[in-house]
Amino acid sequence: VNVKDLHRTGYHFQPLKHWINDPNGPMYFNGIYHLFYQYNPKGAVWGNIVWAHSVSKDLINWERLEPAIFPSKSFDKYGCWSGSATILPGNKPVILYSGIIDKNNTQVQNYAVPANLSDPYLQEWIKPDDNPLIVADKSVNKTAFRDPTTAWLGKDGEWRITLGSRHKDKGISLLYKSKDFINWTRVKKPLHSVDGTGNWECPDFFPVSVQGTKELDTSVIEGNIKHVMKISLDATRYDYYTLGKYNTKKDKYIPDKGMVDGWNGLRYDRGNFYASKSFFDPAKNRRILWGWANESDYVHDDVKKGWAGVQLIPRTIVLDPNGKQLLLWPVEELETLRGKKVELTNKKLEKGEQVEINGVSAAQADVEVTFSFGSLDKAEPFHSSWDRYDAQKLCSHKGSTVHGGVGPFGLITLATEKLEEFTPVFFRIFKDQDKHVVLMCSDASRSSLADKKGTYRPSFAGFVDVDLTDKKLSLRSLIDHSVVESFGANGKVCITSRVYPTLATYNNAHLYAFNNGTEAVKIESLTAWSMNKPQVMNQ
Ligand code: DQQ
Repeated sequence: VNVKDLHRTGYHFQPLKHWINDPNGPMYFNGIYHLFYQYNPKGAVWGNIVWAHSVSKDLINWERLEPAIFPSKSFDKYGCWSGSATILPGNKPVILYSGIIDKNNTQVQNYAVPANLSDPYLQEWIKPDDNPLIVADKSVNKTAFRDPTTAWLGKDGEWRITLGSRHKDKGISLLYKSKDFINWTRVKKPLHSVDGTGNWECPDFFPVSVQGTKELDTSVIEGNIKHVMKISLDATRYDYYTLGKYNTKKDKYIPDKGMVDGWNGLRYDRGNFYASKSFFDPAKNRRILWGWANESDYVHDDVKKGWAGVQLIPRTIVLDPNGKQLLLWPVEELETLRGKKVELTNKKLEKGEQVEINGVSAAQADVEVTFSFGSLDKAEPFHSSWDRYDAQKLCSHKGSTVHGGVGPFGLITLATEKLEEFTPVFFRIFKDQDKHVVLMCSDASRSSLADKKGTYRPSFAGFVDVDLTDKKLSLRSLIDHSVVESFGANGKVCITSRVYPTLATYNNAHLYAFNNGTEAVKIESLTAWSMNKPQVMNQ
């Protein structure tokens, strides 16, 4: 396999070549899912940004189209940056995006509409002459002024959008209102802001149902709901969210009591996942989240392989019944790619034991496993000096080979037989006075022999707020050559790692389950599938 293909994914979304970043304007229109994304048509590094466009009937098999929006006018001459789609009454899609108008990165908000609503793929988009719709007024930082959201309708009949900004070091989501979607005015007070968080990119603001799994259109602003406010923090390149209430009278978002806002906040994913965007899918009454995973290799290597970035598998978003966090899970359509399957049940793993999962293509697989353990008595103490917000640090010195009490146990993905290379995804349970603390890790630190000093191979990790009364923990990992996307405890903690094995590739990759804790654990059930490649037309 040549250098260009060695780490290309089998079932994640990628263009044929070149650089991609943020998912843009995802929407469902007349039976078709649209995905636009930031794309450099000229190379494998960020630049020359256009909105590339693909369409699908099932979010898995895609057809590539020509870029939908690209620099061509004074209001977007230097780039067409991120934005969102809104379906207006009468089933009329409209896109709002940020245009770059000069070499100083001055940002304005523009709109684009389909040239021909009867084209099922909406291939051609028009940028009317009354653009730009929104320019920064004097009190706003015009180079931190971007990424408009999907619009929602207020009770006064006016549309609202929010977009990312900052004032000095305070992160802000500015709020704009419009009666006709053309004339927009800024609402004086922002929808939300947090001191010390720096620039906010790609905000997302939407309702989730408090009961049931039926999710809601963005314009539902009242009822038995909570609101989600997501921000992408430029300084750390992670997506953070809080749950709260949208006060429609004051046009303000107020996080629930006890929510941590900012650096220590909840995350969609504890790993390589950024600039995400959700949309409401009326066909299946669900909210779907797209997120982008950058390479964590050197830029030099990206250039050599001629591509950079993947879109992660779209995930459904629902509120955890505990009301304190979201649950994310790969869309069910992914299961149509499941091929050959192997199963393992009631397999006990003593301390130091490892079992190979044979019979599936370990470099391109979907694995679901439930572990159980007899008792929590042997859980290691959680030291009071450890930072309850820094799971990653804890994982970096409590790795998969460091023996414990209950755990570490889990999967070893993209491994060579002698573990010269491996990416373990695992749990470790601690005891903190009368409570248990569950750590989940996806540790890339030993994933590649090609590691040069200073490469980014983090021990990504999160604490899982899970009830252990049934003494069980479940894990699902989507393994795809250079991506490992993992979902702990039914989507309470998700972690995406990008890894670049040199030996554990294609047929030389192995998959194991392991236990390195004194307490024996049992694999209650494990199912692994080889994953097929989706169909992508217009290759
Ligand atoms: N990427 C876009 C911006 C956005 C950033 C530019 C986030 O609109 O703020 O490619 O990754």
